[in-house]
Amino acid sequence: MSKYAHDMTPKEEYQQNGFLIVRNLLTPEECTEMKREIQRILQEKKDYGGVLVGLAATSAVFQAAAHHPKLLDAIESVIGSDILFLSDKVVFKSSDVRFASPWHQDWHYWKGAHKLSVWIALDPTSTENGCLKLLPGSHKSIAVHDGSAPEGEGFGHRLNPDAVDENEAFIAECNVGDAVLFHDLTLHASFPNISGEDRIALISTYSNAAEPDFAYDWAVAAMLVRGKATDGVLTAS
Ligand SMILES: O=C(O)CCC(=O)C(=O)O
Repeated sequence: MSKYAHDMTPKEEYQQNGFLIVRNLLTPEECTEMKREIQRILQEKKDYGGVLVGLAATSAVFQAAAHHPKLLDAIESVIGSDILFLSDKVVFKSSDVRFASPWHQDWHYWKGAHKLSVWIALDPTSTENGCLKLLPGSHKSIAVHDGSAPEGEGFGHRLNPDAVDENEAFIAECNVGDAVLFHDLTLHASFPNISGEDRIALISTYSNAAEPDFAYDWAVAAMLVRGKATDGVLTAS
């Protein structure tokens, strides 16, 4: 049985579960515009392997998405009003690229101060087409990667599949525009896409600009999107 805690304030839910579901964060029209922009970008990239990183660095549509007021309001409700955008990516599963994402924590990619990612369904998602699943409360510790997990598409730092009790997972089926905000230590994974239809999700990562952190040189689109930055962290660009 999942330990998913709900019927609390957004901040309490995020603190208890390590994630927060926000329904209808974006409108279907906004999602359609982003999907159109992704198709344009994909025409120039043949071998993206299902994951496209760094859209806001070159696309005005995704720069605007990084500043979206409703998105920033949702983030503010859990980490406060000083917000730094770090990077974004699209995870695109189609009838050709069907991979399930393995159980992992994002912190192993970033280290440093804790980050929050906003996963937004640009297509409706279900267990048939690769929706997200998350382990409530798993953000309270760092999972040990034993090095014997099988390699596969999409994501490194993966856990062995039997390291997680799937019965405890919260299955995050979403409508278009729904969002899942999650802590960088929250264990999460996704189902394979066996539907034959596209499943596109936008995942943008933010942090609390008041907390000192590394300067990630590769995160070229990093920018302060709300509030102020403390000395020693990245400043607005
Ligand atoms: O969208 C997915 O299938 C998985 C995304 C994910 O695990 C991640 O962004 O860390």
